[in-house]
Amino acid sequence: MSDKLIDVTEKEGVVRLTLNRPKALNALNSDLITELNKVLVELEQRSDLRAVLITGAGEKSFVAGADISEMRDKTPEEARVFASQALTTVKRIEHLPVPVVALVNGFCLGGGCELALACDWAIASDNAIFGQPEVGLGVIPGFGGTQRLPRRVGSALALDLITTGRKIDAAEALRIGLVNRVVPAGELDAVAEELTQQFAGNGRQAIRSAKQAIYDGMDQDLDSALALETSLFALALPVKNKVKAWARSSRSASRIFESAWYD
Ligand code: DAK
Repeated sequence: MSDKLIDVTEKEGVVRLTLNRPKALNALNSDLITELNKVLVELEQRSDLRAVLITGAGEKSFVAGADISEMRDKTPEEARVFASQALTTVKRIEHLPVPVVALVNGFCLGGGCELALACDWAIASDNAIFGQPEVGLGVIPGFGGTQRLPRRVGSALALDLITTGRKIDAAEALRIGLVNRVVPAGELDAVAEELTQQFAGNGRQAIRSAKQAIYDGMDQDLDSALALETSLFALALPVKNKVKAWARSSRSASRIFESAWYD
């Protein structure tokens, strides 16, 4: 592992970002957020990406929240600037045109849970612990948690977790839909590999459009959201017609479809 705050590795278009402050359980400080933002801006420029994986260094923690030692001395104005920077950064994750998967390898608290919520997928190790403990510190979630958590698990459960600050284990996180899968600790990488292979077999533009339809549509009334889906669906049709019918459902068809899209 490098000594950078974010260790970036890549294999066949799948970029893995490891948040690297293991001694502080990968708590998010300003430097780490600035670095994450920078890496995401670079990834936004790339058309050859297939997926992004985000995880924490070490075996104990994904991210144990915002860095409390840095937070406690902030003035309200400094807190506002910090939260806006963090929000801009996590929004970049949602807007990446490829699936972003949080590999939650342990504590996933506060800002860490909010980071995982901004990812399209979350796979947790069976020893992962989730929570939004901010109210215990006299603050509220400030990196999108009050908005993304109810959208993910419903407002009743979001209110439960945010107003009590209670921690939940991976099994409960799976049951309430906070994560997509729970796997034995040590198997996260193998499952991520399987998942990214599945993404790779599908049309890149189709994934991008599906992501856009889902996220943009959720914030609109149903009719507008359905119109958005129709537009994104229709955009694909002239391209689809170039694909021979026999190949439509195959892996190679996805590739033809995709290259045609970029013609
Ligand atoms: N920030 C900074 N350092 C942290 C940290 C955090 N969130 N979480 C853990 N660490 C550090 C510990 O201080 C310790 O450092 P050393 O003492 O070794 O130097 C090291 O990581 C290992 O932690 P522990 O020794 O405590 O490990 P344990 O296994 O015993 O306990 C734990 C693990 C995750 C249960 C415990 O570390 C813990 O409760 N951590 C805090 C979790 C938490 O409450 N996170 C914050 C969530 S709220 C704001 C104010 C607050 C916020 C935002 C803005 N403003 C005023 C602007 C808060 C936002 C949040 O994210």
